[in-house]
Amino acid sequence: MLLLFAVIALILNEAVAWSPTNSYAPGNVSCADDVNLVREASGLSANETAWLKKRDAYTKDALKSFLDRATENFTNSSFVDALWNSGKTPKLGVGCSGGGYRAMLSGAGMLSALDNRTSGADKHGLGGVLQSATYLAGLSGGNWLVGSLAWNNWTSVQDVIDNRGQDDELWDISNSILNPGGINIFSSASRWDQISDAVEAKQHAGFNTSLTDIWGRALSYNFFPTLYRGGEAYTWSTLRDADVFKNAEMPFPISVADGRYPGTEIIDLNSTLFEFNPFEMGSWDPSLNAFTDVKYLGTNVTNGTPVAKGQCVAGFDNTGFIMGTSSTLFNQFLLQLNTTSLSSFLKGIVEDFLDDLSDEYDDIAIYNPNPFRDTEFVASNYSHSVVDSSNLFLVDGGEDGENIPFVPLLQEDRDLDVIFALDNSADTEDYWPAGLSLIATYERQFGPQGKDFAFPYVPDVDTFVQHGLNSKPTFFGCEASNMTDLTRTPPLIVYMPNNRQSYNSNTSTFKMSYDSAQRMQMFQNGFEAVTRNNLTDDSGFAGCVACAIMKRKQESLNMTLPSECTQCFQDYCWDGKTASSSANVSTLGPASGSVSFVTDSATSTSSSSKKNGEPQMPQSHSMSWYVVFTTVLGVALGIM
Ligand SMILES: *[C@@H]1O[C@H](CO)[C@@H](O)[C@H](O)[C@H]1NC(C)=O
Ligand SMILES: *[C@@H]1O[C@H](CO)[C@@H](O)[C@H](O)[C@H]1NC(C)=O
Ligand SMILES: *[C@@H]1O[C@H](CO)[C@@H](O)[C@H](O)[C@H]1NC(C)=O
Ligand SMILES: *[C@@H]1O[C@H](CO)[C@@H](O)[C@H](O)[C@H]1NC(C)=O
Ligand SMILES: *[C@@H]1O[C@H](CO)[C@@H](O)[C@H](O)[C@H]1NC(C)=O
Ligand SMILES: *[C@@H]1O[C@H](CO)[C@@H](O)[C@H](O)[C@H]1NC(C)=O
Ligand SMILES: *[C@@H]1O[C@H](CO)[C@@H](O)[C@H](O)[C@H]1NC(C)=O
Ligand SMILES: *[C@@H]1O[C@H](CO)[C@@H](O)[C@H](O)[C@H]1NC(C)=O
Ligand SMILES: *[C@@H]1O[C@H](CO)[C@@H](O)[C@H](O)[C@H]1NC(C)=O
Ligand SMILES: *[C@@H]1O[C@H](CO)[C@@H](O)[C@H](O)[C@H]1NC(C)=O
Ligand SMILES: *[C@@H]1O[C@H](CO)[C@@H](O)[C@H](O)[C@H]1NC(C)=O
Ligand SMILES: CC(=O)N[C@H]1CO[C@H](CO)[C@@H](O)[C@@H]1O
Repeated sequence: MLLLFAVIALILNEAVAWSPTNSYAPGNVSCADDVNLVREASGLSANETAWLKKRDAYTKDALKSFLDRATENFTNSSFVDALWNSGKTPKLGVGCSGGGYRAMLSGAGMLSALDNRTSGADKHGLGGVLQSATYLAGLSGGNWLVGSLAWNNWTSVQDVIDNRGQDDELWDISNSILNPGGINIFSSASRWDQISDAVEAKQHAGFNTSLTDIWGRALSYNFFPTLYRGGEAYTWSTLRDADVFKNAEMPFPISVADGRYPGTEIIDLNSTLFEFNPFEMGSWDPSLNAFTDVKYLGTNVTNGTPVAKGQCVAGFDNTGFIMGTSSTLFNQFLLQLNTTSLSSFLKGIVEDFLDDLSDEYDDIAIYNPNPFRDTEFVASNYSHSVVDSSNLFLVDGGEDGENIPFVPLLQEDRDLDVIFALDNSADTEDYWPAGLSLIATYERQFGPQGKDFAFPYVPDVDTFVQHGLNSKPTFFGCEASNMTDLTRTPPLIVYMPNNRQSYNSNTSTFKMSYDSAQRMQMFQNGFEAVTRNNLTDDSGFAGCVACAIMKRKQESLNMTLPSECTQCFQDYCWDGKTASSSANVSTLGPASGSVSFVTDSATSTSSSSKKNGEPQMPQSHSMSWYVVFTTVLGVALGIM
């Protein structure tokens, strides 16, 4: 054993130094004696504001070239110049929905249609929209997409396509995570051994761990294939040091997760919604109303002040852990180990580990110590349960029904004119989106957590389906003058639903492996789904997108839009009408209690009953698991 640990220690020393321990374990670092890590959510952070100055300069040029190109055939093309002369540049955000690998792959195709680095995107797509975007938010599977592009030095889907078949290929999910080595069980065993070591190291350092740690580690091998052990020492805040982010050559990435109140297992629109950005994590919601420096998560604080003066913790914000946090719905996937083709000895070991956890904790990520303990920014009349707790429990960002990460993009200070909503949700029983996430966010604005944002009117799910609002791009909130009842004028929503073009992209949320050909077909269909089939169904679609982008500024400046835009809004805006008859569309909740995972070899169902009750902290996993694990694997691999 000692020898094994010595070997591991040696390896760890050679790892790239992002976490102070060079490993998955957080470590102590010094910080200023008077540091306060928490602030009230009263506006954007100074760092975000400073970053935006650089980004605005970049998007201004990128958007000008997109709009010029998209409106080149308009009879009067001087509108764009007139708008630019006014000095008011429209601001764009893009949101990528959850939905497992379906959302990641189809979303990647969609995003590639907006990305001028994709071949063909300028000619028969919307290339340049992504370069014009200020914010790029992702949730669950959508965050796998955003996170893996952003934290790989803003790589592109085109790069992924071009690098297919290489050893360190991004998103190689031909084998399921449970069985990463495919038929090579030793390769799988070695992977799981590394994951075990990493999680053990975090626990040794005094931090509670959960299935999310294992899940995040396992995912990371697909997302950071060029990094040592899938980036076990790679942190979220490292992005601040990446040139492409520092120079604002990429949009500002945001990940979303939901808070779960201590003492309850309910996740609904009243739950506190958290965002992670490269500088901070926290919530705009009145039930928290605070942000903390994401780099020093793991520090024991009261009201933002470290308990041990001058001593902070860093390395807790592991990139894979945060990506796992946004997607904890899939933690349950780990419980499927029994039904796959894994070798029986590995199965047995993992089951031992899982036996220690109660069902209710399948889906949590533990942030302990709670970075917001005893903070004083909760709005009056709101529960203090989040800040009173010693633990912060976060779960999958889609569990409150808002499967598109709108809320961070709707904040008034972010000042967006238009949001591109890439929806790969499985709202219908056959895994197509049908607007449920829009309806949820629409409703949230009228609830206790909705004070800070406005969202356009949207119809019921029957209308979405019967009027085909979910089968081609649809614009919501076209007329600011029709929304004066809301808190303020919301951004215009360009809703881009997953729909069939060249491939049946309505794959199961719980399909956990895709071969190379399937990945390419998902990419291609995603591209076609958001471009009216490469502009063949409507050669004027890029111009219509330009009209949508310029609409809010046109309204506020009382300018006259080009005449082509009138036809565009007739074609693409929801007209405010609802379906007369009910179709009784059957829908799936985003976090339905019963999930079916589709693996290489088998389909299995696991039901998790989520009940109310006083939660117990999950038991610290007994060390015997690790001892057995490393011993057996050590022998198997001939290390010992
Ligand atoms: C970090 O600091 C805490 C509290 O000061 C201490 O208990 C812990 O042992 C330290 N960890 C390491 C790895 O030095
Ligand atoms: C994409 O757009 C950016 C911003 O306008 C520009 O700097 C870059 O050269 C473009 N890239 C390609 C491949 O067109
Ligand atoms: C403008 O018209 C030309 C000639 O018909 C066509 O090739 C080009 O694609 C059109 N541009 C847009 C943005 O529709
Ligand atoms: C063209 O558009 C500009 C800006 O919107 C406007 O000032 C001008 O009058 C328009 N020209 C014609 C001929 O309509
Ligand atoms: C649409 O464009 C994409 C990207 O250029 C391409 O991969 C795809 O084959 C095109 N689809 C059709 C039907 O031409
Ligand atoms: C990003 O680029 C830098 C500089 O080229 C490199 O050191 C780093 O490893 C890259 N990060 C990732 C995740 O590829
Ligand atoms: C949210 O809270 C409000 C008021 O506290 C309550 O009326 C409403 O039923 C709650 N919503 C849900 C979905 O529980
Ligand atoms: C795992 O599989 C074995 C044999 O197929 C079965 O007896 C056992 O109950 C299963 N365990 C779980 C947790 O499903
Ligand atoms: C954090 O510090 C408090 C003392 O303020 C202590 O009671 C608590 O146990 C510490 N928590 C952790 C996780 O170390
Ligand atoms: C907006 O413009 C229209 C005509 O272009 C004009 O009738 C109207 O008074 C203007 N409204 C404001 C508020 O300037
Ligand atoms: C805006 O309101 C007008 C009149 O109230 C209505 O005719 C129109 O359909 C509405 N437009 C949209 C896009 O909802
Ligand atoms: C949260 C965060 O990134 N804070 C940083 C903002 O920028 C100042 C100075 O540039 C740093 O000191 C903060 O740590």
